[in-house]
Amino acid sequence: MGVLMRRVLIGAGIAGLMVVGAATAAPAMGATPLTYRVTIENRTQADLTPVVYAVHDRTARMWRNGRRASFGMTRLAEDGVPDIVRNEVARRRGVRSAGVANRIAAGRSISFTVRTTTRHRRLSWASMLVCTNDGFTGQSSYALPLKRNGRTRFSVRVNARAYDGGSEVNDERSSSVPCLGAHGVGRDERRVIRRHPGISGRGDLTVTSHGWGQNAARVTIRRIR
Ligand SMILES: [Ca+2]
Repeated sequence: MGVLMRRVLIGAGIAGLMVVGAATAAPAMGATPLTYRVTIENRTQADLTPVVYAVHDRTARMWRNGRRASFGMTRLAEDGVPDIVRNEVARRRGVRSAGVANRIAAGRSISFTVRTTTRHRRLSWASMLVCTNDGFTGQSSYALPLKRNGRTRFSVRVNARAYDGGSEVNDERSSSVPCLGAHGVGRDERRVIRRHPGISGRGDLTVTSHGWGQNAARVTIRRIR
């Protein structure tokens, strides 16, 4: 964990209500406005850092399983830093808007509203698992449904797994894991994003206290417009 992470944790800890912001473009001609309420429940035993999200078309990506993480994604996955990846993704072609929502305490939920159109109907988000080296949870290019059982007001529930950002070795040591008060930066690994193998207990973390089940988060997406 670097200095930035401590700032993020301290800021989130004091306020607990980081300002939620998203830059949004005007609707394109012929595109129908859509609004969704996204609720993310933290299913792990530790904090999830402020959630970075984007709505975009099918050509754009924030992160992708099997690919190298962008610089911003590595900073999010290692240290919970939200702004770099938010700014990165906001500039990408095919992205309608990108924003940052609150952190999520263990066992708790947060909600945020996403306004988009039928032209940009994919949702991506990511949030670091603080008791990991570079673990995060999220969804990549999830297709927001328009209808369910013929209804346009509905909600769907999906699970989000944990991923390894591929940039820091999972040594699970207190010197590199933020929830243990890390003050240093862990050893680099040069790998792609992949499913997180889970806590092994090889370092200072324990499976009992810091592990999680099959999913790190549960997401409820409700269409409200
Ligand atoms: Ca790793």
